[in-house]
Amino acid sequence: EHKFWNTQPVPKHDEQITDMGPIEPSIPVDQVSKEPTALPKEFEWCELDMNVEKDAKDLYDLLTLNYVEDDDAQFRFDYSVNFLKWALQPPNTRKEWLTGVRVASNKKLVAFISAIPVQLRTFDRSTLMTEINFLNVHKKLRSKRLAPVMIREITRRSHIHGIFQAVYTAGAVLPKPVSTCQYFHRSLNPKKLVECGFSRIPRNWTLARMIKHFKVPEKTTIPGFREMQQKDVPQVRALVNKYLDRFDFAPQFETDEDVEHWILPHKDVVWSYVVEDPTTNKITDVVSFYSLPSSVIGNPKHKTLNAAYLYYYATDVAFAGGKETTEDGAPKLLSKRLNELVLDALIMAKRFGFDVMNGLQLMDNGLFLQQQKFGAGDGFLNYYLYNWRCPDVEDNKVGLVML
Ligand code: NHW
Ligand code: EN5
Repeated sequence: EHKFWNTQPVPKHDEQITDMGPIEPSIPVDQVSKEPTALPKEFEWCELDMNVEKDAKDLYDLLTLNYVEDDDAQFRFDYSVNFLKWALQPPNTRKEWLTGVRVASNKKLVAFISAIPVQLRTFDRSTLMTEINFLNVHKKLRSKRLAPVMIREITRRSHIHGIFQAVYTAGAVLPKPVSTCQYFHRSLNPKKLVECGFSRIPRNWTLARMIKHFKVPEKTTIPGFREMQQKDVPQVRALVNKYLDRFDFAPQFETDEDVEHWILPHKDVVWSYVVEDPTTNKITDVVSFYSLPSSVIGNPKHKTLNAAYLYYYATDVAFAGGKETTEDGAPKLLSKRLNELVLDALIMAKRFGFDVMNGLQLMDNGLFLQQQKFGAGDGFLNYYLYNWRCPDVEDNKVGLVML
């Protein structure tokens, strides 16, 4: 069991953690190996440059045919080229962190793993880490222990830059999740979702009833709700960072450039809206979602499911001090505001042609998921830390949204 993970600085499955800090010490950077991890000789390492169209296309082709599927292999993530360019080129990225493996003879890209920098706070400690994502091995090369080689190599490339901790998420259960969050789904196009096998018509319901149930208003409801603009970046940064302080496991947006990159609208990739108070011109709220379609596997009628994923949001109502709660203990004002904000996001997502809004049970999502007609999915996302001991985090204390 776990021949690879047993050798790595991660907690064992049965370990209960009560303190925080590195599992093994950092290595002086000049002692980090300069030699790439050994690969079987038919393969070679490469770097992908997302500004080179051929590289971007090679990565897109690998992922679109081989990346994450649901448990029943009905859907596979289909991150767009523009999405990948955005996700993999944030501020302070290092070119060696987009690590590929090609077949030496024909240069076909057959495996990939990425790292980007993230300032992550766990409880009261903030650490510069790498965020690992898009680990993928071509279907024909599975179970040959190539994944551990990819992970060792990205670890070395992180160490070279003096970073000895990492954060990553996976559907797979590995040693050992810091937190586990369930996926939730809000139908926007019930007919198509049923035709795709993504959702079912409930017993004793008709499709017509279902369509009516999931209908959203045409126009947004909050006065002052508008698309986020460049000029909003400093205020949004302050608002989001303050909101994220409420959680025990959250990124910190350290510069305006971070917020400009991660939260400002990005054509066909990220949609972000703010609420501007008409009297003070202050930004009081922000809500965003990103586009991540899935290929519908082997469906005669539909090729693609257009899914939007709920991303970062924040509201200053959280700091207003209104301590009044509902019967179940939820803070009333915050609940009310988040329901309004997410409804307006659903309205925008519907308008842009999304079939479903997906989200996770994390942050304050528990305050609106039910009321906004999200239903529990069959997927779970596990959050992991590499070389960082950290007590378990409840799902509603997770503030990091990974792509
Ligand atoms: S999670 C998405 C991962 N990708 C996919 O699911 C795509 C489809 N699947 C594949 O491409 C988001 C392959 O099945 C993969 C495994 C490549 C997943 N994370 O090569 P072998 C991320 O990208 C372990 C970590 O034979 P394979 C996060 C497995 O437990 N480990 O398997 C990535 C076993 O080890 P064990 C995973 O099926 C985080 C070993 O791999 C894993 O051909 C990476 C088997 O290898 C997963 N998702 O390829 C860690 N899935 O000990 C970053 C399987 O149990 C750590 N395994 O024997 C931090 C690094 C940086 C540190 C910096 C200081
Ligand atoms: C790291 N960045 O399992 C990426 N998706 O629920 C790794 N289910 O779409 C992440 N199986 O429940 C990997 N429909 C983890 C996610 C892998 C993908 C995955 C799940 C999440 C999913 C759908 C389709 C299930 C198809 C059969 C699902 C039900 C929706 C229904 C809508 C109406 C109200 C009730 C629920």
